Amino acid sequence: MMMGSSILSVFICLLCIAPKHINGEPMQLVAGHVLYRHGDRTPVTTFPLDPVKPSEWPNGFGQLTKAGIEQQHRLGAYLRHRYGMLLNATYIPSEIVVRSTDVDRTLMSAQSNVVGLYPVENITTDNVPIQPVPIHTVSIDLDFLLGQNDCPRYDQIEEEINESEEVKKMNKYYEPFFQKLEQWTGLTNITIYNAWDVADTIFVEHIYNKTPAWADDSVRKNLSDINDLAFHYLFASNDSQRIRGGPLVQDVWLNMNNSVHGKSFRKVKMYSAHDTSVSPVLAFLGINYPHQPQYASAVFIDLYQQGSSYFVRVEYLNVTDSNMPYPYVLDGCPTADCPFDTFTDIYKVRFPSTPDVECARKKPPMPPMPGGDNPTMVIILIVAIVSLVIIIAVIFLCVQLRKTDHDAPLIGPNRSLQVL
Ligand SMILES: *[C@@H]1O[C@H](CO)[C@@H](O)[C@H](O)[C@H]1NC(C)=O
Ligand SMILES: *[C@@H]1O[C@H](CO)[C@@H](O)[C@H](O)[C@H]1NC(C)=O
Ligand SMILES: *[C@@H]1O[C@H](CO)[C@@H](O)[C@H](O)[C@H]1NC(C)=O
Ligand SMILES: *[C@@H]1O[C@H](CO)[C@@H](O)[C@H](O)[C@H]1NC(C)=O
Ligand SMILES: *[C@@H]1O[C@H](CO)[C@@H](O)[C@H](O)[C@H]1NC(C)=O
Ligand SMILES: *[C@@H]1O[C@H](CO)[C@@H](O)[C@H](O)[C@H]1NC(C)=O
Ligand SMILES: *[C@@H]1O[C@H](CO)[C@@H](O)[C@H](O)[C@H]1NC(C)=O
Ligand SMILES: CC(=O)N[C@H]1CO[C@H](CO)[C@@H](O)[C@@H]1O
Repeated sequence: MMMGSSILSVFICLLCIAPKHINGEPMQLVAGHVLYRHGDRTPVTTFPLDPVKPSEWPNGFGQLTKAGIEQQHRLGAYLRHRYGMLLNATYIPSEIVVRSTDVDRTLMSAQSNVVGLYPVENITTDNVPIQPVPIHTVSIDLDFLLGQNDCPRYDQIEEEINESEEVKKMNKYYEPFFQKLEQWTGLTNITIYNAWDVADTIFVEHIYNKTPAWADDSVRKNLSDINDLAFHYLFASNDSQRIRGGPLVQDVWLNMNNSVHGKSFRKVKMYSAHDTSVSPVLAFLGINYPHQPQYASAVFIDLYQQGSSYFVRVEYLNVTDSNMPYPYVLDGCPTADCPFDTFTDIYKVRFPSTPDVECARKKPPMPPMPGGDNPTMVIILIVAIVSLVIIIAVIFLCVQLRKTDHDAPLIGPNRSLQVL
């Protein structure tokens, strides 16, 4: 059953990525870019009343599982189908570059994936039964490209979103639920943001048949709804999209720009990362429906050529182990095949600056002053107040001077008496 349907979907997919013909000329794939979330993993955290003890996850928190390895291996095999016309069956360094965040589960995901992408010719005769492929990474606190670096401005945006009316409304709506959740988990002050952790842990425990009794279907429905909405709100702002999703789209665009202009480029760029990398990239591109990206889900940003014209096609494989990516018609593009120049016009203006510039905290907005947001009114008011102070000071000084004229000298034998 499983086998049959997956072969069928590979077949369907081969049809959908086969060269397209517009005006007779074939549409050819020239460069592929894929960003995916790691595969199935253990929970990243626990909560005080969690009946599942950490020791039940022998490899520890946040680690890729056997199921996760297999999901990525299958995704790699799908990539071989998808990008087979670009990549030699043998690993060639100039063709592909693989980048991962510096986290065990994404590094292992990338490894599992490339084993699926570059299967060995003959497992019984090859001396080493895999083709090693380099996986590049940078320290997580510096990983601007994959949306994970230490970024004070981004933390500030999270606070701003937490204080927004929509999120406040949601916190209010779920307050009775959060109160129950606090009793079940032993956590305090649960809001949409920290409900994430519970939602994720319960999600994983459910997969492994370790769900606490209270986490029935309807509780888990609430938890996953909250999670989905949290992702939506987090990446609904231009700033969070640009900071967390912009760097990757910019990196992809630069590779495409090189290709379009006959410069050297990678035929495939692969990025192994997190839900918090996939969501902002989608949102930056204008795809932000409430959901948490699934394990081993993948975003494709591919460059096609037709004659002397170039097109960008964005697809999202939004279900684990599916071979059915959904193409998107980007806002401002005529069809799912978006002319490269149109794509450039839409997104280039939104590309981020350097991490130093983007991640600097912004000063909070000035508190509202009498006169509202009308800056001239504010200036007039300030001038008026300052003038008034000066006038009062001058009058006061004159009075004092007149007084000193008539009264005792400022410095003299009586001076000390006067002061006391
Ligand atoms: C592509 O791979 C084949 C073996 O699969 C090899 O013979 C050929 O030299 C490779 N092409 C390049 C350009 O290296
Ligand atoms: C792999 O190599 C073995 C030994 O030479 C051979 O019997 C087998 O047919 C090969 N398999 C494939 C798939 O080429
Ligand atoms: C989010 O806002 C709530 C109040 O609405 C506050 O209690 C909580 O501390 C805030 N959390 C963060 C992370 O800012
Ligand atoms: C889900 O949340 C809503 C809103 O707070 C609440 O009315 C409902 O009872 C919750 N469901 C469960 C099973 O707790
Ligand atoms: C985001 O920026 C675009 C133009 O750059 C603007 O039209 C839109 O209103 C902005 N959205 C938000 C939520 O600020
Ligand atoms: C895009 O490519 C053109 C042609 O090579 C080049 O002039 C331009 O600087 C490139 N743009 C960027 C931002 O690199
Ligand atoms: C995947 O995307 C398709 C097309 O947008 C949508 O119909 C479907 O509900 C999505 N699946 C999930 C699990 O989000
Ligand atoms: C920051 C905050 O709201 N803290 C509250 C968390 O909940 C406890 C009791 O549940 C309150 O005492 C704190 O004020």
